[in-house]
Amino acid sequence: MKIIYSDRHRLHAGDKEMYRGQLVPCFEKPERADFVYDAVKARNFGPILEPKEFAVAAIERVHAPRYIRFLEKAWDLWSAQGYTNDALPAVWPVRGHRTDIEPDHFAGKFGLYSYDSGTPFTAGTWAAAKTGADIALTAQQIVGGGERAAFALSRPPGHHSGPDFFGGYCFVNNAAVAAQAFRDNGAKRVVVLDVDYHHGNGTQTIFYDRSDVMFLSIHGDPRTEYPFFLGHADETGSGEGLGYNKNYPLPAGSSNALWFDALGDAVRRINEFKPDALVISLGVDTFADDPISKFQLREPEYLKLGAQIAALNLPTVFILEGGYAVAEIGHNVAHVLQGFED
Ligand code: Q9C
Ligand code: ZN
Repeated sequence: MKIIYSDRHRLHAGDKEMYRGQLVPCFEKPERADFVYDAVKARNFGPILEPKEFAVAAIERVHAPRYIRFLEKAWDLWSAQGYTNDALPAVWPVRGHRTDIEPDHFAGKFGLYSYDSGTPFTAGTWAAAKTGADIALTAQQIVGGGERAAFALSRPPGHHSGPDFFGGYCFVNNAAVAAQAFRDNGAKRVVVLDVDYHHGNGTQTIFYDRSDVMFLSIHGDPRTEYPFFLGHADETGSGEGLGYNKNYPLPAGSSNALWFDALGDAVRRINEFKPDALVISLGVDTFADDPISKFQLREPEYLKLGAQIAALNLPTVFILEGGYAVAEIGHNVAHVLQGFED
């Protein structure tokens, strides 16, 4: 399969994130993509191609224009105040607060469009995130054009970014952008299957009231795991979308048997839905040695995951999400792709 990659991910290199009351080095760092690049290159899955450039309108199919306008100018607004360090949000609206009025002050705008203090915004964040979306769109175009699969090797990740918010190291929802592009290019039904350790709260929110894009997510139970406020089993969609959202919250520390029970059920539902295309939010923070997550997957499980995705027999776009055991992330991703191709 073709792999889409750009060096421009390096433009987003956060310095510190807020974690347990302290500023610590970012878990989501450029080396992650380097290890994935090295692993997929070594295994010769296929050519590694540069993304094409797409109009920002493709991103605005799933994100609010005022949110994208903010991302485009955020660094200029921040640095105009004299700062050269990364920006981290520190104030947010809660229930009952106004979110229809965008504050004039940067701190207010920044809080309006975010929801955690672990996601720094840097001078190159927008440029990297835009290229990430271009990578997802290029992968979609290749698969929409008839190839069986493609891998969008991008960072920062995307699945925590919703219609008008960033967080969880994510700014633009690459999986949602790709799924919407499938729809806009003729696919009737699309599935996004999210296997990252964390619930894909951004993707769920984007498609929650729609029946044309089904979202399924296997993740650590939000009662104890980030993002805490979404991802429960009773979130099944709303309106037209009722029945087209499926969450599998599993206790931290869950066995691989339990994880594959969830995947088995997801596979059954996907087959019933009869989609025309599949987008995989491929986080490998399900890895047993991941520093911020608590599942137990390893090489045999990643091979098996890839094989079970392949058995769906659908045009498939893989999109890189989380995974923070940096030295192992490349092998873990490569094993999923290997399992898919074998
Ligand atoms: N500061 C993804 O895997 N913070 N995002 C957890 C470390 C949020 C993970 C604690 C984790 C978000 C794409
Ligand atoms: Zn994650």
